Amino acid sequence: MATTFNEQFDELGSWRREFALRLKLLGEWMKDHELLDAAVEERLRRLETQVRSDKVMVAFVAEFSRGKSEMINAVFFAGYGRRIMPASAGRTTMCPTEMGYDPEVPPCLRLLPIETRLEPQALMEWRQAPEKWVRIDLDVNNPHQLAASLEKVSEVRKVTQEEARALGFWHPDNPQDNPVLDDKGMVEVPKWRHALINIAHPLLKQGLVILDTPGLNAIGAEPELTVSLIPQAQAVVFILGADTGVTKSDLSIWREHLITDPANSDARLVVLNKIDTLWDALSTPQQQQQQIERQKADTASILGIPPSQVIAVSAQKGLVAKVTKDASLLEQSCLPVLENALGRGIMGKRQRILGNAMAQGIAELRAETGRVINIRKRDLAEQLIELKGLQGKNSTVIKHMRARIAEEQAEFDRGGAKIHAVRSVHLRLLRDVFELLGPKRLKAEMKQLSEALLQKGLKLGVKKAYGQTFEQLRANLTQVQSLSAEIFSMLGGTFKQLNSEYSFSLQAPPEPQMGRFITDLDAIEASHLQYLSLGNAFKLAQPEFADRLVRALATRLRTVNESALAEIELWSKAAAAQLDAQMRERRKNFSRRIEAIDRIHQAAGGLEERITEFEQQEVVLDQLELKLVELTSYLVAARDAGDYEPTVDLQIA
Ligand SMILES: Nc1nc2c(ncn2[C@@H]2O[C@H](COP(=O)(O)OP(=O)(O)OP(=O)(O)O)[C@@H](O)[C@H]2O)c(=O)[nH]1
Ligand SMILES: [Mg+2]
Repeated sequence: MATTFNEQFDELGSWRREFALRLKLLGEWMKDHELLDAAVEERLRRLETQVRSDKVMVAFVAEFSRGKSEMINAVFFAGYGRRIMPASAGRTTMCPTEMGYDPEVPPCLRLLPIETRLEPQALMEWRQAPEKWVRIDLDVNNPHQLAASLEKVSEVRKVTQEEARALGFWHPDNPQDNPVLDDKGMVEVPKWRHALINIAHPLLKQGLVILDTPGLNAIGAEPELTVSLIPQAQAVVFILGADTGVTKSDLSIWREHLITDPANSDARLVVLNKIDTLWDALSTPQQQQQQIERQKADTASILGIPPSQVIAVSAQKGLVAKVTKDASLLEQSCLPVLENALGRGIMGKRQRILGNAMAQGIAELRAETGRVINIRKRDLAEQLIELKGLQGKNSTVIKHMRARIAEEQAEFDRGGAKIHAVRSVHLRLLRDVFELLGPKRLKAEMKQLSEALLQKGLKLGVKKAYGQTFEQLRANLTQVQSLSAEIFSMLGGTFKQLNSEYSFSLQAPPEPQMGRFITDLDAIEASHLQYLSLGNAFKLAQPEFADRLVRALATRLRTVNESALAEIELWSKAAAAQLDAQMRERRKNFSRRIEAIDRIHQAAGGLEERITEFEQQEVVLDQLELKLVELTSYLVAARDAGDYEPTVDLQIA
């Protein structure tokens, strides 16, 4: 039974690796038996990529100095034997810092200069341009060098008030939140906009991404962080200090980042840190415990959550305990309780989502492949009857039979035109779908929203402007849904016709459901409105700000549209591939029959041999069918997967 987060993450990793391996073996086996058509291959490839590259992001969010970076050090990096992420009194982490692993990139720290905020691109777009980031190579075997390089995330620089305004750190309309000026009238701002750390830490290698955020003072935070990066994290850890209690600014951060999606409350953890500040030599352990419980209860009631959802720890003592291998201090720090909650909550959920996607994908693939095997079996059975009918017949009858098959074949080839017509209707409808969810349409919607938000005195109209845009986006998805339904019924009709005409066994796969994407849109809209309602709407008066916000929105919406399109594409590919596969099997069938008859004709007495040969092939097909079930059953059983259970037998006959 795994207890720490690290162990649970490791287990998820082995589970995923085993899945990827099984998918690969299944693909190879299918290829060897000519069962791998284009759609099946694509489905397998997507599942494999999903299972291999699946990322889990854990974001740490809190007011400055609550111990975010220290907690990251304690939970993830204690193995280095020292503090890796800078953690110190006062404001330390100045820019959002993401830690992950990309094997294509050497171990390094990449920093995006703050001045990029003056340019229109969203953060997501900057990620595509690694050459614009400042890169510092990291020596992962040297914890000292590693920690020294990471100090960069605390760097600041001084700018004029005007520059600060342009960068989004100074708002003339909201003087009480502005930073203090130094004696020369300059403002201190972060030097970097975002930091990416790439290291081959075992957890990061398995797809964990950690997001450390700077204490978010109301003014300087990047809107994209609030409306895009944090909402997309699989888990958010919100930290409070036992020494400070819940302050007003803690509460505003809680409102801005953590209560946007009540349906997803198990994906957030509330941590009361620094409980060691309550350990004092003059009170008994019982008194201390009581005090901690009281603090937990107070915290819970202010945040409006059950006290059981607040975890009290000491990150710093936890780190010290791990580094000095002090088991009793570790227990006292309660860090293992937090790790366990992180592990259970995130890993369990992740595994379920992945397992269900896998099970569904493989079940469909199994059905499609099973159909192809069945066609082969049926064709073979018919041929056997045909051949057996030739027993004892003279060569005229045989010649006659050959002519009949050749005629059938020619007729089948003539039918190709009809199939072509089906294809072109299918493609035309798909074009409409692509147009509705394509980049051009989205760009136009975003332009309208930008303009609406920029209109002066619109403060009250913000909700309406968003409402209209999202209404339109939802309408697009609804229309895509009905177009898909139209494609489905058209395919169903023609497939039925083709089935009766050519005795195919085509079955149109059901169209994908757009509901999930509409729910995504709702969540995105809610996070934007929540963000703007919390006293951020006045910033919209600044065109740069409105522009940045809309750009961040656009990148997020693009991914929603792209995933919807990808599903539709795969679906229609699967339908087309089914038709292709059956046509191909039929053509092969014709040539096999003709070839059999020619051979019989040439060598008298070859008939019995052919019959035996065909009978053997029937046995082979039965085995193929069994093997397919065997190779897929483990993958299909992943639905609602519980704990990881190692299995044996990865061998393929
Ligand atoms: N006593 C005590 N101090 C802690 C604990 N956790 C963190 N600290 C200290 O609190 C200070 C701030 O910790 P950081 O990890 O830098 O806090 P942060 O939330 O990352 O702050 P910013 O980066 O400024 O946003 C550091 O001096 C830590 O050593 C704890 O559990 N107990
Ligand atoms: Mg920090």
